[in-house]
Amino acid sequence: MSTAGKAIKCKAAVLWETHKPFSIEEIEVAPPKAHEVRIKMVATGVCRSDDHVISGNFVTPLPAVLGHEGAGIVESVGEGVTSVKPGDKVIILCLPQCGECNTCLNSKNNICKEVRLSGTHLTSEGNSRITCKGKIVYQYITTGTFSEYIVIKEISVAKIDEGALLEKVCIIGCGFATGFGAAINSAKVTPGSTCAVFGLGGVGLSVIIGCKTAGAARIIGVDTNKDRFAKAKTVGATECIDPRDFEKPIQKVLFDMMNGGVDFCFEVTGNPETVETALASCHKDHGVCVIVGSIASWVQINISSQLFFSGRTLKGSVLGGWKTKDEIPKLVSDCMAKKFNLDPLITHTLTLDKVNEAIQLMKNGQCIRCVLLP
Ligand code: COD
Ligand code: ZN
Ligand code: ZN
Repeated sequence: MSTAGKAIKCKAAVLWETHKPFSIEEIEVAPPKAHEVRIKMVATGVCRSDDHVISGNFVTPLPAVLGHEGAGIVESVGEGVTSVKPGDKVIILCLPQCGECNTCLNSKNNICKEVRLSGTHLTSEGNSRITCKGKIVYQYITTGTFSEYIVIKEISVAKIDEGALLEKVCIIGCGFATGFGAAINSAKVTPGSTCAVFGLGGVGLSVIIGCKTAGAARIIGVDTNKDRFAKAKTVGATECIDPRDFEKPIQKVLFDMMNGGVDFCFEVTGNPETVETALASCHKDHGVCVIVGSIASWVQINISSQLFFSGRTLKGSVLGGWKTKDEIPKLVSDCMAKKFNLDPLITHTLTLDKVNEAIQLMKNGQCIRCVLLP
């Protein structure tokens, strides 16, 4: 029996309060309104940003369904939807692309005016299409993929190749695109260059894959957790170092190793202190440092003014600079064409009801990317 036009009762992981575990709840997902799409979620990665909400580092209205790195199948569409239809395989875009704002009309930009990175509001009334026990449950950054079904705007979803393995390509929706694009689009890593990547989690490893794809000659992984070194080398790091193994500061080590610093450096630990270290590791004349990790909004970053008495560049990057609706499906096709391999990044696959276990694995540094199956 078709579910189109009717509310769907299903399960989702709901966060009622910060510092508390998720509870698996029965929720009701309303039918999509005009320019909205209802999706049966098939797979969703767990990202550090989800944990930042639990710990209170990212402030967002609760209760909410978290999760923003997902893939699924279109169940039904609202009036006026033209880019997807029921049955299509799709990827969720945590950064929408409306196609009409100043950003979308500029070929170089990607932070569309519809982005709600610090909010949850899906609709103009400021709520979501999900309720639980009669109460509105918000959808984190307008997505909320830790659910069996969700409704999102058409600008936040893109059709992907029908042969794509959703339990694999879902991580392209945030973590992979963020890291890979930081190297390709934000830093614009050049062939034969030298790169250093601070932080070898799923996003840092994706940066390494980007540096390798761009033809970097040396890629140095930097992490205080040596357990991450083997995987970093598998995906393309030419060497890995632990700052604690040196007497001199790591920026001095890299500066000396690379004759004046690395060409490209990436901060992917999420620590405010590492930003200055990464910038100082860059070549004094032309080095480019990209901040990939997001840091709580109230944190100030201290950087010595001396570091800018040089030709260095420090820049930000959001979701790897991709124009999501146009370019994320191409990344999915590139993955299927084996231009890069996501397998080393996905260390755990669990059912959605194990979401708290997945968060714990991430907090303990025991997983790279954990994929949940709703
Ligand atoms: N020096 C060296 N390594 C360090 C240091 C340090 N001072 N501190 C931590 N590390 C290492 C840890 O040992 C760990 O191996 C690594 O850094 C971090 O890895 P994970 O497993 O925590 O993480 P990732 O790669 O999944 O996420 C890290 C980010 C910093 C990218 C993440 O916290 C983040 O900020 N994500 C949001 C980025 C974004 O813009 N996303 C788009 C929307 S969500
Ligand atoms: Zn994310
Ligand atoms: Zn836009």
